[in-house]
Amino acid sequence: SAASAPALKRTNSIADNIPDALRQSRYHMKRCFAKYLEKGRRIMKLHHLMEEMELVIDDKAERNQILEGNLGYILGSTQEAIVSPPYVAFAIRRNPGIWEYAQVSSENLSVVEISSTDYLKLKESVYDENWVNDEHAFEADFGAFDFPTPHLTLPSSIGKGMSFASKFLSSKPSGKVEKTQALVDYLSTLSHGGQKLMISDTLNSAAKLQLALIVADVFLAGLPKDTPYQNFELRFKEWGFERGWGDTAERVKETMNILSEVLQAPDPKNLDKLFSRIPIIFNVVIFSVHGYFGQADVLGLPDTGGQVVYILDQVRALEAELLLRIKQQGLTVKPQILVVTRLIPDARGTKCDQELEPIIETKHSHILRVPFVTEKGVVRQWVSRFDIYPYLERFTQDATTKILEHLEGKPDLVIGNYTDGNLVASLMANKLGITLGTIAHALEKTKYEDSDVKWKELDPKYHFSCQFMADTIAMNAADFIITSTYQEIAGNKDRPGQYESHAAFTLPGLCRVVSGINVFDPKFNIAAPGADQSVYFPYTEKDKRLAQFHPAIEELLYDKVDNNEHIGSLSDRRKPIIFSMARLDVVKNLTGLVEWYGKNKRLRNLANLVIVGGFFDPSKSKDREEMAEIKKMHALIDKYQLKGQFRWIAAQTNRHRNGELYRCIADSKGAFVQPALYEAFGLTVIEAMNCGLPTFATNQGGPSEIIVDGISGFHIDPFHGDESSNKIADFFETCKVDSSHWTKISSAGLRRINECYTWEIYANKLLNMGSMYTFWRTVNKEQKEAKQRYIHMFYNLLFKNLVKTVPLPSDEPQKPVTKQ
Ligand code: UDP
Ligand code: LCN
Repeated sequence: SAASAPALKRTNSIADNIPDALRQSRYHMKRCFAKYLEKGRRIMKLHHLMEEMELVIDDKAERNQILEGNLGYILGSTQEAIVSPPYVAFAIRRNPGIWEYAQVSSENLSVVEISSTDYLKLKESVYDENWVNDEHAFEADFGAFDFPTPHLTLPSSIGKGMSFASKFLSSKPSGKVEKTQALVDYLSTLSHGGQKLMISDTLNSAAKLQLALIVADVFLAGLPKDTPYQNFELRFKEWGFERGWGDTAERVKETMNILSEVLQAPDPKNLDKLFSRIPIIFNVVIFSVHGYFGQADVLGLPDTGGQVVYILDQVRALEAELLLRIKQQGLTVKPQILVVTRLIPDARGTKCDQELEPIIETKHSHILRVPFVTEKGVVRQWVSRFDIYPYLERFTQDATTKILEHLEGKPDLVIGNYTDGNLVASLMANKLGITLGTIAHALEKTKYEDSDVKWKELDPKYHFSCQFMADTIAMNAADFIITSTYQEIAGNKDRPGQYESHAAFTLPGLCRVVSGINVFDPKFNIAAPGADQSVYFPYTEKDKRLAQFHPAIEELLYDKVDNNEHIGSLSDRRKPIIFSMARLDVVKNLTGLVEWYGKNKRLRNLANLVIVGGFFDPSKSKDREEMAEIKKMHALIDKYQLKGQFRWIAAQTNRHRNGELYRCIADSKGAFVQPALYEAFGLTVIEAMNCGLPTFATNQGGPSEIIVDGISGFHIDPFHGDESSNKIADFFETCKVDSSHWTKISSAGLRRINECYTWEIYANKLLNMGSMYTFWRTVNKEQKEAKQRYIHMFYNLLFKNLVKTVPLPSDEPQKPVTKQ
């Protein structure tokens, strides 16, 4: 196999190895390169390279021999190649986050290593010759500001930023004294509502603080453990201590000991513990701008899906964790979390036209809605996330005013979501000088092939120029980045991650991003979301099952008439159900699943298919993609004669009923299928698994990490429909002869969830990040400021001009929209 290729020096750069590889089969290689060059300039993906090689070397044995050598190894790590006669340049990625570029001459097979900049230029030349020849073409280099900051080195440590930061902060060589003083300075900034916390100004040096801690420790040793802080508060004040150390003598003593140890000889464990106790976060603002952000009747509406679910669950988990920490630190502060979104006057029967709404199952958290305003006044209708850029700057200003009013002061932490929310969050955080965390539920760039070089073609529809620049701005402005999976940052062995694809990319004619983001930056952290376990619980928990929904679910699945909630019918009720639920986006690929099913006779005999998504009348959709998908779905039903085996149910908005629906599918001994062409995380996957439903999910993106293939569920390849539908059919066939197979997968899925995907784990990590990175940004203050200046310029000189290309909605009265 390639792994045992003899002559390969894997530690060397790939350019060193290519000559050997080519020499091994010089004759074939020359023909191969000639073939690649035949069509002139172009971008070739790995599968193109392979396909054309097969044409040239048609003898299979010979081909295999070549592929088993060094060349196979090199091709195995090639992502793409640019043909630019007489050269072919390869982008090679042997490990996540690590890229090399090599240019091979087709004439004599000589090889040179080239820089990412030169590679990007070759790529651009396929699209825009003039731009490449412009010596002064604009290059953006965000990495230029990164050199003073330490970076991770191993691909396997990507995403573990917190633990790297605490290791770095407790490492001695780079100036212990300086860092200790930085910590004291950080502690002395702590306050809430004008009241100082932990230390007063008198303890302004490490020496003074250390001494005071010794005195306090002796004193605390003489107190019963459960003595409330109030009992010794006055004495502590005399020594320079303020509230925030703990609620009892015991907790105060622990916190003080942790700090003493950190001041004497910092170690990562104690530093982490310290940061988890420092009362620095009370008020949090979370931006989620696009879509319909509400607590009822919104899911499944255009652009409105998992992000809303994620944020509401996140708020509940965060508030609970904040309340616990505040209490344990002996404080009585009310934490406030504000989710800030846009107010939509044409709310389609939802509450998206209300300014303020308390968040259900929280004590102090709210949704705050602020309208989009243009010169013509308030924008009344929903705006696609792709067209949202013209409103964001004004929105940031208006939202900031409202937020400061509502919170009666600045928040301690700002979190953005998705491109629009992240941009707004970065503008506000920069203005107010607050720690910024960003989340990209999906970076759009990786969803569409070559979307960067093809930006001119795609811009009228998607405005990717705005989106990619906004994403780059926000990820550089962020103090920390919260991701759901490793693959989101750095992909896997074979495929680059979403952030990784922003490391070097180019928008020919506009901007060559020679260094966009570095995935080895310690700002990256993985904190996977969970699913609300009071809603999505196992089908086996009989007493908790929501029997009140059973008649409605029965109707939803089996009622014979077509209406505006369901069409199609299931004639054989004994068959298990294959189930899927998603927004009706192209990328979600529900139509793909229907087509696979339609084509696979064996599967059709084994199981029924039920999908939830969108609605049935394309003329009622305002979303371009949704409209096309609706039409396609109808066409597939006809083409494959699916009546009797397939049920299409319109988007469902009641999550309690949806939970019960997943469980009813489990009762049928069915399975959940998530067939997306690409899925950033995939909440439905963990919802289904929480309900004990065996799950097949796309191998493109997050789900491939959530599920361990063949154990806690299955991976399917959305680009190989037959293979995928056969894998599903095999499963049902096995279950037919051995029903324990179904139960085995179901239980293993549940186990996987409880070990890795819960909201408690998430909230804990997130608050630790908030506190740690607030410190980290003070330690790296100069570098941060320089970078912020650069971002500011980038925003003003480039981004704002791009925004002007996005049209505002026309003045025509909007089509009335009936709610489905
Ligand atoms: N959902 C829903 N009704 C629908 C479609 C989806 O309630 O008709 C919910 C689904 O249960 C999940 C979320 O919307 O909680 C979708 O999240 P996911 O991460 O799967 O995809 P996204 O829509 O965010 O891309
Ligand atoms: C958006 C997506 O596209 C999904 O993949 C995620 O699961 C969801 O947001 C929540 O993070």
